[in-house]
Amino acid sequence: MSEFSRGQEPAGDEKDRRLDQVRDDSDRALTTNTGVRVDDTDNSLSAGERGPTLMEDFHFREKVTHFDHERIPERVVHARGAGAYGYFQVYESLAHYTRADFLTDPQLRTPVFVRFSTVAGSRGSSDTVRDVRGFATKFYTREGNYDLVGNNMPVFFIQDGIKFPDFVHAVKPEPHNEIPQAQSAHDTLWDFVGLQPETLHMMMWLMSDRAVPRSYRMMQGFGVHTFRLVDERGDGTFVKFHWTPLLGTHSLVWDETQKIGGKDPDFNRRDLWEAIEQGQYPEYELGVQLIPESREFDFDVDLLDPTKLIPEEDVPVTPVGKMVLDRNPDNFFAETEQIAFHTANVVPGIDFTNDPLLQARNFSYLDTQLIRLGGPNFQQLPVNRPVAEVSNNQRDGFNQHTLHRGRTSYFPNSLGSGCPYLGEAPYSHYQERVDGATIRKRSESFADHYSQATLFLNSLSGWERAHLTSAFQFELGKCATMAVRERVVEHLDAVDHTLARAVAQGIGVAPPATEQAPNHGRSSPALSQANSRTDTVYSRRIAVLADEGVDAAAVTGFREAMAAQGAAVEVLAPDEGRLGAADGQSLVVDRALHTMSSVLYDAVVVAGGASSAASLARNGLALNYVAEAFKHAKPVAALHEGVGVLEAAPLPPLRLAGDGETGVSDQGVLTHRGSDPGGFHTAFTRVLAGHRVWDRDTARVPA
Ligand code: HDD
Repeated sequence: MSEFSRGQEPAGDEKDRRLDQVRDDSDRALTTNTGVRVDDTDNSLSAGERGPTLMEDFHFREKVTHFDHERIPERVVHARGAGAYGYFQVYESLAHYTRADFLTDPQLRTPVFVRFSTVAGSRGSSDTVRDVRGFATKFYTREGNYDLVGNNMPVFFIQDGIKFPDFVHAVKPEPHNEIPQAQSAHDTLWDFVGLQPETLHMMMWLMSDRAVPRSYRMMQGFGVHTFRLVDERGDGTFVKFHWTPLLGTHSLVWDETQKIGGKDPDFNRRDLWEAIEQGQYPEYELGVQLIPESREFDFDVDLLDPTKLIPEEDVPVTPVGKMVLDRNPDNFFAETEQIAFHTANVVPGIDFTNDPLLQARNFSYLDTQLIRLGGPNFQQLPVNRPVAEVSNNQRDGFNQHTLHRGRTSYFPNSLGSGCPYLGEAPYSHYQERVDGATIRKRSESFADHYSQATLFLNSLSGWERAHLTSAFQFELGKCATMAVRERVVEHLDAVDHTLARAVAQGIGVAPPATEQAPNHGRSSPALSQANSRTDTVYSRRIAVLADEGVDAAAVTGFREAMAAQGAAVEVLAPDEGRLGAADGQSLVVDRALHTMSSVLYDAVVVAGGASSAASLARNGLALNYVAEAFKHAKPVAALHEGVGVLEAAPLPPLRLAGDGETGVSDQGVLTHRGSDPGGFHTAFTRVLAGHRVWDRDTARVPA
């Protein structure tokens, strides 16, 4: 795994240069859309001061008409998202497998735009809901745009795209009352799940911590389908694409996500934006699972079935390149909203397979852009324009921006010198032999819906399994129809008897008495987030609680030690301004306690200083920061007198380090009452890099 590209300048690539031609800073006098200067935009033209508005007020009419037409249809799924530009660079040439230019030249930085999204919620919904996250990448390659439109989970809910409208109707808010927004916890989704067991594997992922990522910067991405790489000779290799974040794959906890939904609905969007603004660029390694065509039938699942994965233990993931997101868009609507992804946007060297879900997608994405972006010329929108030259005989349509010159718009022609002509190195479709009678039938090789759901469950650590079990209980517990709950429990029993019983117990369903089928016992450690990277605190956010009389020197030392590793400390106090410090100095308050919340930080630390600590120990808000951070398994620490605040908070009994000592308690709570701040900084860094302290007695802490 490569290191972070710290502190470098954004790439300023070919895509950026082209966008520069359409950027507008609006630093001139106000005009109408026709360029006529305007001297009053506050009062409409009327017949007398108190008279009616006049039709001839073209400025008024234009302004209001434009406003009336400002909205376009939101995406039918993945409506809420956030995006950024960056670049991708391959480590070594993959010419052995593909002729794609951007995958064969290690010197080349290919510009990209990535849009992350939730699936079910509308554009204005909250970021931290339980949902799949979209991870869509547009590579502006020299040979045309390539779109890798993936998710943060490696499998999908259904096997055939003809079921997509059914699935989406089931998961979206219910049609009679448009409730609930951006939630999977309702009857129609689980009704569908109970009747369509091919959803089960993905439902396990959806009930896991993967569905509540800490950050877009800390989640994996997957192309899901098996695609095909094609080399110069036209030979194919099956491929599955993986994005792995350099920061590790980390999640929030359920209670936390619900609270963030109210405190900061833009939590993930803001996190992405701020990280890029601060130069802490999100980075992901691209990995591939390569499967020779000769091995197509060597697996116990069908490579064409998108509800299945190929365990990394069977086919390793080879890291092949890195993507860095280093530039925020200038305008959300123009870029993040108008970007149009399409699975059929491929370049020479990349091709499809017969995965029936992928085949359907290859129809759906172009179709949806036509209604969403109002016609066939959406590829001319600045964010969608390839850096490769575009030249064809497609003409006219709404919002045509190009001035095609000459008299010919047909092929072949002689009057236009035969242009555009058929050039060299074109896209050539992989020559797959297809031989079969027309039929509406699912292949038998797609029939097993349970084994990989069990594989996923078996691969989880204890805490992940506990989270998954309570997620099932929460979601099914929100379903009003008992038969819906029962049907799902029956299917879960085919996944794992213990899981089915545990879920049933929590939701008032009779636990299944006898085991339907024994658990096969196989697992794939790579599927567990417990095995993700936990050796960096880069870009983490730490709240330090303080009040008048704070030990400012210790806070400054702590801040500097964390900053040296790329983590940010913010001082929170009852009021903004400056705090008088114990040593006569002062400390700037970054945020008032009441404008923030522990759920917006990765860790909470109580500063030292006798009067500061005494005051915070009487402050319900401060005590809540401590208790909530503990409840959410976050690193919690206190310096010197600050330990008193931990003692006043509603925490279970802790064996804290004694007077004059520095250490980590049995439940991962750090106290520093010694004389070696360096030792404390090291211990704190280790705990923070671990993301959360799962081995904690949180049950009795109020939520
Ligand atoms: Fe899809 C959007 C990912 C199956 C039809 N999809 C969309 C986006 C992502 C995915 C990330 C948002 C792109 C953006 O940011 O603009 N979709 C997936 C994955 C799938 C999948 C990983 C399965 C492996 N999708 C899928 C199917 C269909 C669609 C089977 C239809 C048959 N998806 C669409 C769409 C959307 C879309 C309706 C809505 C907005 C858009 O395309 O541009 O066409």
